[in-house]
Amino acid sequence: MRVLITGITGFVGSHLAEFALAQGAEVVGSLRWRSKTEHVEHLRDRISLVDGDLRDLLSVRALLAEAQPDYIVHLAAQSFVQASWQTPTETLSTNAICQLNLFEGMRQLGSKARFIVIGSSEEYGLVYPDELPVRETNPLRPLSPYAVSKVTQDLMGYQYFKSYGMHIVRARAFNHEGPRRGETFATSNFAKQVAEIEAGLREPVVLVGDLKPTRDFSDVRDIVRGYWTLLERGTPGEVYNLCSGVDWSIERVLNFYVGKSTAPRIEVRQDPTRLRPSDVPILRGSREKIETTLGWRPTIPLETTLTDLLEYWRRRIRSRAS
Ligand code: A2R
Repeated sequence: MRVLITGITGFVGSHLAEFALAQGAEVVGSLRWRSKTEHVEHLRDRISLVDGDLRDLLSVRALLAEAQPDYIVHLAAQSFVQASWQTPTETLSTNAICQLNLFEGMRQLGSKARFIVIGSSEEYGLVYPDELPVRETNPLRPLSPYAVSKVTQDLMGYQYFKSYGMHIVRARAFNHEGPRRGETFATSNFAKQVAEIEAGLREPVVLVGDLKPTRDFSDVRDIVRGYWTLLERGTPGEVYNLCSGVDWSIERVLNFYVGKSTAPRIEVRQDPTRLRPSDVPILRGSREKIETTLGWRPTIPLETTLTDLLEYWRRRIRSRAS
């Protein structure tokens, strides 16, 4: 069993690589010359890495020819919602074109690999209170360039399944967190700020954006297990939510960290640059479809996930200081 993980050097890619290796799979990952490899250094002698940019079809063809995958998990993306307002062209083109190149490369090379499209709860966008928890059948009302790019990937997956009979399963993952989460994301950013305050590296003030939105958080280790379940047993063409079914406000996440901190006092201050032009106020998903058909459900409580993320930042900051 050979699995190709695009974006292996990212947050989710490194966790998926660990999971796939534990399943006995051979792991091939794609990276760019400029990609930071710190998240996969500990796996370096157990995985193969292939250089290339997925926006370039020649790169993609070379990658597929070398990897000869049975499974493809396409994680590579411009993954940050906030940045997508500043770089809508880059977000849309990267996220759409990389996946298009993979599909076209697979067709040209006759690859029969199973493919997971990584969509997002952001695709649902504006959700009305009477639509909660959000099911896969909910209308998609995306509210950011990132969300539009994920709708594009999702529907492209459907189209290639219908047009060419490719084995494509679509996942809509709600927020997922854990060690190695990028520091631009609120959960990780708060944890980093708290760890820096504890280490005396910043004044005891945590800068925040809008604390009111709620999100349905899961642990990244549960989510990658969900992707694997979909590869093995998901129905091609179908779309599945991956979520906990429970929502936490961003404020509750912040309060959790403040409560966990060893710092004597922490002030919370709003930073206007962290506010988004339009934000999804509430997201809570239904996991009924994947749970009843495939038996997947999350197992790691968010308190454990956030504690592990805070510990991750404490360790990193200690190792930088020493
Ligand atoms: O930007 P880099 O070189 O560090 O690599 C990132 C990779 N990536 C690309 N790889 C090849 N060709 C490209 N044109 C390209 N653009 C980006 O995607 C990195 O390895 C990965 C993204 O990692 P993160 O930003 O940490 O995302 P995360 O949280 O792992 O999200 C994985 C998936 C994405 O589709 C998200 O939109 C979704 O889960 O939530």
